[in-house]
Amino acid sequence: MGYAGQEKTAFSLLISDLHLCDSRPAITAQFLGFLQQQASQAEALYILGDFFEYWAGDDDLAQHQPIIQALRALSEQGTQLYFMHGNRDFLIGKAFAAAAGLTLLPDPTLVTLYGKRALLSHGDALCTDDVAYQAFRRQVRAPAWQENFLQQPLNARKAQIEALRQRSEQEKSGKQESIMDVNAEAVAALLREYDYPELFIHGHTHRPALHPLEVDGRRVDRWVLGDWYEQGSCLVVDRQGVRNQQLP
Ligand code: LP5
Ligand code: MN
Repeated sequence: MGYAGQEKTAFSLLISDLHLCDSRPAITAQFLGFLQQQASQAEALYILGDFFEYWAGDDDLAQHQPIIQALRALSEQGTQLYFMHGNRDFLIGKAFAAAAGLTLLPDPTLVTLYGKRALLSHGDALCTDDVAYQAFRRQVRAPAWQENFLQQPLNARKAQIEALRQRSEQEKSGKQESIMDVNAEAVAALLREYDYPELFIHGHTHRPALHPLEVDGRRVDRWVLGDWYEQGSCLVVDRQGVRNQQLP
């Protein structure tokens, strides 16, 4: 890969909800181009979950080699790579992180970006009105459940994920849009807990926007990342601030 010797500029990129999978090769191609162009100049790239359409376990690395190798090449030439789990790829583990040269971050994580405190999250944990989803989430995020699930053969896991995907799509079609958005009280409580960071950045809802909030009289900019279904996009953060960039 042609990344060697690339100068870094003082900016960081954040992306989420690419939903990479074999059935949408154009998105993978756009992502690989994004790594070579924008991301190779950045100091850091934060991937805030649902990078893959789904992840069945780190014993499925072979299928995703082009993506893993491209991440690793970028990491080796000096862009810091960070990864936070989404609701579709929370089974990504240490083997994937090592192979791709990235650091796993817990959800949420507070970082400092060019002098501003920024709280990063995937966002699904804040959709507290989606009671059925939160019950499901508690179940599958339990370490004991995951250990048990990962002991099953890969093809058996994939069959269960397929069944879950169908059930999820069916249930979503019966849920109101507002139920599948973040809950304002849950957002405020989280921002209070983290002492009102200047920035709160998350994905998951696929509703890219800037929401300037006031929580207990304190200003917090909530930035929602876009998905990559129709077009790739990212947030660029530098000393000037934050902006959304649509990819060509
Ligand atoms: O992802 P998105 O935005 O489309 O939908 C989410 C919620 N759905 C999910 C499911 C994933 O999309 C699908 C695959 C994930 C793979 C994970 C791998 C390991 C787990 C394997 C478990 C078998 O996260 C959706 C939310 C939506 O966000 C908006 O916030 O509404 O939640 C649901 O639709 C979940 C249902 O409400 C509850 C499902 C109960 C399922 C019970 C177990 C079924 C097991 C089937 C297999 C035998
Ligand atoms: Mn998600």
